Amino acid sequence: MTDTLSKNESIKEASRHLRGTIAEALGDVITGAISEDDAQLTKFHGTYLQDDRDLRPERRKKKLEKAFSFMVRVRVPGGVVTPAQWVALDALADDYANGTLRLTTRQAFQFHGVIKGNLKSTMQAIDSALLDTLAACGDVNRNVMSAANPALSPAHAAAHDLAGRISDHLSPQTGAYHEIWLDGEKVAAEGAVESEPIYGPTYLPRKFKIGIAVPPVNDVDVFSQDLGFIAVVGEDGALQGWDVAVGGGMGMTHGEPETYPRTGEVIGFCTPDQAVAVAVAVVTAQRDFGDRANRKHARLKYTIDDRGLDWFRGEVERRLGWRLDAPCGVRFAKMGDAYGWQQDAGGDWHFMVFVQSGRVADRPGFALKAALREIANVHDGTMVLTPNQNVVIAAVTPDRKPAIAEILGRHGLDAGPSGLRGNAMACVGLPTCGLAVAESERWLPDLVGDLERITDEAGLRDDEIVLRVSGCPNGCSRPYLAEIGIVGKGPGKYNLYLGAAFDGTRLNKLHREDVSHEEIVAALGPLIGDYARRRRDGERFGDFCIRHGVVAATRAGRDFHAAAATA
Ligand code: SRM
Ligand code: SF4
Repeated sequence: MTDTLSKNESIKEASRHLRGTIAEALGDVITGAISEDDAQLTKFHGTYLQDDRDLRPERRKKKLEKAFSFMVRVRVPGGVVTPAQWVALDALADDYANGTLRLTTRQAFQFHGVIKGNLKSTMQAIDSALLDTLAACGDVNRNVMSAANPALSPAHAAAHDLAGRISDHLSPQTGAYHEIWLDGEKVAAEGAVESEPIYGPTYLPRKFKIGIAVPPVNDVDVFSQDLGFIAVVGEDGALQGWDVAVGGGMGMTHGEPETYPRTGEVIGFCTPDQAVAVAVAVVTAQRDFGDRANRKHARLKYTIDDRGLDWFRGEVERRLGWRLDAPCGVRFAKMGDAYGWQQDAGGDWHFMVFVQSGRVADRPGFALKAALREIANVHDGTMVLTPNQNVVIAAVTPDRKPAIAEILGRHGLDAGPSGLRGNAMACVGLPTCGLAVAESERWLPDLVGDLERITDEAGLRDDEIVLRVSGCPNGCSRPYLAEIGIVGKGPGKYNLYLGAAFDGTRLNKLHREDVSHEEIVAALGPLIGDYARRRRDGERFGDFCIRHGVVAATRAGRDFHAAAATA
């Protein structure tokens, strides 16, 4: 390991709190791109320079610059927007982006295909919708996730409230965002001192992620988060506090076993009014001890594995000035979302709409974008993005339910997906993601179609099996926590991982390397058939794979690359 700081550290340090030369670059009409350094900084403002990878060969042949455009990520703590905000973003997708909205695995919106000349107008329109993109990406705390739908119970409401408070508290304080995108006053005038009390001038060593879960549903994949809060609820339904989990993360690099996904570990319990202070203590401990030399080793999971969990708990408690209580050890029953109508204790209704891979688009024969816009135009509750790329039409009063149900039915949204499709996620991947090595979102429907034929034949159509595809090992669909995890290795080639727990507590393990679509289907066919015939009562597919020696159980992140099979 080297002690030399990574290049990103000097870019951040010299950026004058994230300004760099972004403002000047926006005015440069010679190119659709921006400089490499500015491209690192715009991430903190929630936007990425990308290019259409499908068009690369043709443009190279014609000696044209790449087809550059920007991805813009809208931060939505806990995923809750108003119908009016939905309608505004829906229009923006047509006005400035590629005509689609993308719901992400962290309850945010993404626009793709925004050209440089439209970037500022897009940011301003997002601001007009009372939303922003600040800290949606970059080496800061990202969009804070919380159990989908605050209306479901007091604990869900508390989770959403905490997500908002943490998000506000950990937002960068720089005036750069207002200055660059919203023509705000230049707060960093010559000689003026602007401070980032939590982050300091170089922000965090790497991205940082927080999620808040309400058992028994682990929809936020709380053990994949750098910091997770798990609701502890009393018999009266009131929130007593939070178990605190630290050190989760997914990203790794093929062929580099020193990188690995890791599940978070619970270090203690805090009361509701202590939670924001705990978040600050964990974030600042990582700020001060995270690796700033090697970005592949810079996430909290490595800080903890290098120094030990006891050391980390001690460091957090030292910053807090008090000790965390013993954890309550709450358990989860499942990950994922429950489709269809659900009624809360107060009598309001909520409908979970299945959105394949989070892509809200109008396709021939299926006008999902138009349908959701039509609903948003008449709905007076909220719309809640879920951590599984779906959306809840939330807080529908009983008198308005028939009208919403009519729209859902007319657009074919009332029938739920199969147990496999409804638990399948794919990351964005090609053609926009610069890091993709294989197809993901565009490939998922074909793969699931073939696997559904197998589950149907085995009588498992309604059985929930968690399947996740990522186009590279960064793991944006959280594939290492899927019972069937599929991760891009190269064009048309994937690694197949099996054996994760259905409640999101255990990582999977490599089963087959470098396999094609056909080989994946051929490998899973007999296994799914066996599962249907030989599973124990209530046994989950991931657990079955372990009991049958298909793969060994992964007990901890460091064990992820250890021997694949038990047999
Ligand atoms: Fe991600 C990078 C998309 C959730 C781990 N992720 C990227 C980039 C920005 C590619 C890039 O750096 O050039 C992708 C943009 C693709 C595109 O064209 O839109 C991208 N990540 C996504 C989204 C949109 C996937 C999706 O299908 O929904 C998710 C946006 C979340 C959000 O709203 O904030 C998304 N990314 C995740 C998750 C899941 C999560 O956070 O719950 C992970 C795994 C959890 C984790 O962070 O450990 C994840 N993304 C990564 C990594 C690997 C990080 C690491 O520690 O190694 C990268 C690459 C990097 O940071 O170097 C990455
Ligand atoms: Fe891109 Fe890889 Fe993330 Fe998929 S997993 S969106 S291919 S970085």
